[in-house]
Order: sequence, then structure tokens, then C-alpha cells
Amino acid sequence: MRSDTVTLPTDEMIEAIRTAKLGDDVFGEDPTVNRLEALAAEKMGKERALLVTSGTQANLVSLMAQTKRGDEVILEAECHTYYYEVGGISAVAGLIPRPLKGVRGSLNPDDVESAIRPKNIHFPEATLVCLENTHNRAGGAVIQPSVMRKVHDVAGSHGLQLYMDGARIFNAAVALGVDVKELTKHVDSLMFCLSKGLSAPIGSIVVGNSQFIERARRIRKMLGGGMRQAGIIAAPGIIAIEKMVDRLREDHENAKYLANGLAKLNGVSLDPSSVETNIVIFEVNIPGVDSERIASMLAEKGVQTLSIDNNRMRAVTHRGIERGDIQYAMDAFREVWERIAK
Ligand code: TLP
Repeated sequence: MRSDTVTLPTDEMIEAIRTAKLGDDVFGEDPTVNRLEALAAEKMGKERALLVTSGTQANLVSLMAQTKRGDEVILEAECHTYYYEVGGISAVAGLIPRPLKGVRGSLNPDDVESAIRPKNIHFPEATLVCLENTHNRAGGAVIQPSVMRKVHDVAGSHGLQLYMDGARIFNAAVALGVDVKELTKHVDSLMFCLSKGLSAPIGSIVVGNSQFIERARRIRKMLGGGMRQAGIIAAPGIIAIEKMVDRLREDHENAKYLANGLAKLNGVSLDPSSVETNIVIFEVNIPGVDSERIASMLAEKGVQTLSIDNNRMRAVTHRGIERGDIQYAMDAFREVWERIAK
């Protein structure tokens, strides 16, 4: 339960890899990649799409394609791009991040408005606002379409673009019970991951208008992400989009079930009603015991979790983890708790 990134490809995906029609994608000649990109653009309601190697590369390519070095980018302070991408936003893209504190991962449109400074010779120029939906470090929280719309309006009224790290955007759409376009229509560009809950082995997709994708394609090449017979990555990606979305509901139900169990343990702070998708983040306050230690005790019992702070832990549900596995995990938690939280 460390992450939904651990999901393995389905048998159908493996077969699709074996039989995929291939070509050189740097020349735009891989028919399977072209099919995946057309499908992704259509699903997201945007003009074009681009297959990239990873979510991190998707964010980097997207940011670089919409800014110039020295620009300011407004984002939520705990978002993946700022928190977990090795500082690429500055080190590679040359951007100045302007992190704003969010509430459950959500940016307040008024805070965005006041963060956009007027043009002045002293200031970097702000060109982009970023949202993350669902929000990883906010425990898979869904950013509501109404909030996205307001942030988009604020950004647009100052001439800024709105970009979304939609690594788990299908989880958000499934949780809200809406078509994913109800979310993507509020952003200028986005990325989503094939290799998380959707179970494809590799890859993410950048989506937006033609001009943006044209630039993103050049930047992907510059970063070494131009791939050749990438149809072997695209083939399972097509199945991910076409067949693996609806089952995310199961992951959400399992996450809720797990959260209900965890909330009963002594020293655990967790409101199960805050678990909207497949990520469960909980705080453990047991004197003298940090979350690393708990994670390693659980691992000894075959239950993998992630320590994300000294006293915060994460468990993620995904394909391959059934209700019975959650029950097994809960037993392991209870056994560990008997040793540490008397
Ligand atoms: N997140 C991973 C870790 O890096 C933390 C995980 O296990 O959740 N955006 C979001 C919102 C993400 O959660 C991730 C991966 C990425 C981007 C980056 O994707 P990859 O791992 O494909 O580079």
C-alpha cells in the first residue's frame, strides 16, 4: 500500500505490448503512440496530447512549455511539483515557485488573486498557476470544479495560464461521479498518469492546445524524453484509459474501509470522512515512536506503508489490493499497536 505506482500491468496489457504496431515516435511515426495521444486528447476535451516518460517529466515539460526562465509560478505549498520533484522547477526550468498554503490541497482563489503582483521592474513575471487534483499530500483530496473554475477565472483575468497536475484526475472524476471533462474544462493544460491507479507500467500524458503540445514536444526531446518505438508503452496506456477507470471506485471504497479501521487505533488522528479517493494519510501520536519505525514493523508483517513525515503515514489502495488484503493489513496494524501503544 505504499503507492498505486506499484500496480502491475494486466494480462491484456502484456498482450497489447506484444502485438503493438510500432514506429519511430520522434518522427511521429508510431501508430500506437498516435492512437493513444488522440484518445487522451479526446477524453480530456483538449486539442492534443503528448506521451512522456513519467509524471515528473510531464510536470517539468508542461511548466517549461508555458513559461520562460525567471518567471514566477504560483502553486500550492505541498504540491508534488514543489515537494517531490527534486527541485526541477528551479534547477532545470529556472522558475521561481511562489508556494501558497492551501486547505486540503485547494488553493483559495482570493489568495491567488493577491499573490499575482502588478507588473513592476523589480518583480519576476508570473505566468502560470498550478493545481494538483487529486492532491497527494492532502490525502487524495479532490479539488472541486467550482474552485478550479474560480482559480481559472482569476488566473485568466491577469493573463496567467492554469495548469493541473492531474496525476490522479480520473480518481477525482470517479469520486465526484462526473465525466473527467467537467474538471479538465477549467484548466488550460494538464497531465495525467497512466502508471498509477490505471495500472499501466510506464508513462504519463500531457494535454492542451496544439501550440502548447508543439512546444512540449520540443522540450521533451531536449530533456531526453524523445522515445523511439514507444508504442510498447502506449499500447497498455490505451487499455488503461479505456478499461481501468471505472474500477477506481473499488479502490476508493477500500481506502474508506481502511480509514474506518485505522481511525479506531489509539493515538491515530484520522477523519475517515476526509478520505475521498484512494489515499489514506493519518497522523500517529504515540510518544517515542516515529512513523518510520511503525512502517518497518508493518513491513515485517508484509504490509507496506509510507512514512511521509515524522508522525504522518500514508497507505494507498489500488488494483491488486482486495477487501481481504485490507483486513489482513488491519490485523497487522492491531498487532503492531499492541506492541507500541499500550
Ligand atoms: N507520486 C508518487 C511519489 O513521488 C510520492 C506517489 O507514490 O504518490 N504528481 C503527483 C500528484 C504524484 O503523486 C506523482 C507521483 C507525480 C506527479 C510524479 O509521477 P512519477 O512518479 O511518474 O514521476
